[in-house]
Amino acid sequence: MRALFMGCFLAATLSVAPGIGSADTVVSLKDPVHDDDGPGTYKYPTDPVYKPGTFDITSFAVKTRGSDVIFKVTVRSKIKDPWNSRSWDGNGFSLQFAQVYIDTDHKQGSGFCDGLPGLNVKFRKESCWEKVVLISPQGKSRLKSEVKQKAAAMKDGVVYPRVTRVKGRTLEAVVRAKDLGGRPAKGWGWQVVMQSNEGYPGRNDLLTRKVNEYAGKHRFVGGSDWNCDPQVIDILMAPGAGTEAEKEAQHRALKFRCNEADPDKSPLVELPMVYP
Ligand SMILES: [Ca+2]
Ligand SMILES: [Ca+2]
Ligand SMILES: [Ca+2]
Repeated sequence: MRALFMGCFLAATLSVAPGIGSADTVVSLKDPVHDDDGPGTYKYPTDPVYKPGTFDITSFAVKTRGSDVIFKVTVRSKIKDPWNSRSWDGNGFSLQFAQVYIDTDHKQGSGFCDGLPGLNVKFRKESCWEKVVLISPQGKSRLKSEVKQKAAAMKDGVVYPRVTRVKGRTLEAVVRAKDLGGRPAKGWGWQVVMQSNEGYPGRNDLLTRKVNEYAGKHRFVGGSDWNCDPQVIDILMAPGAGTEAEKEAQHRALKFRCNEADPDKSPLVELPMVYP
């Protein structure tokens, strides 16, 4: 009886104690629905596994709990695992690949100004990034070997979550604050780039699915077969309130121009960040 009473007392004390167990929300942003079309022209691959809403970000949140930082990226439809990710050391989903870019100093030209290979994007000069968190169905060893092969120059900026999991329509990643260089602070900038996990990527694509000019079973359509189009399906736009205006702003931000005479010299789009 006494032990039971003590147990109840301890539980009650813990539930009100700050720190361990309680999560503080540091960022909470919304994204419009039905803007999972990049610059406004992209459509999903034709295979039926790519269900409507799979790549449509609806909200993004960052919380801190003890020495961890928890990232939550929510999409419009329930997250499925049609390719049985557990059989390839994966994280319980198959289709999404979210890259969370973080600008921790907001200084002109400070950090990495290119996106990871496969996205065909840069970042605006005031929003070059220090860290990117990979929220992928792929296990850590596959992610690391891809980064080593394709993005060695950026490896110090890449953060691998200690846990990646699915809850309904939300992808969750748990990262050690020290891997971000500290707990998220006021003034940090955020961008979530939604792509699709491609297990058999092109030579210069870091586990990303191509956006082509014509439809394919496993290719997005509405872009270019050259690498002048942002291979990006949905991003956040300021102020992160989820309005129709943000949808239009995204379409403008991702509008690309291909240099037909020399496609490799095409100017890449430059992504902004959101500074809540
Ligand atoms: Ca969206
Ligand atoms: Ca920076
Ligand atoms: Ca968006």
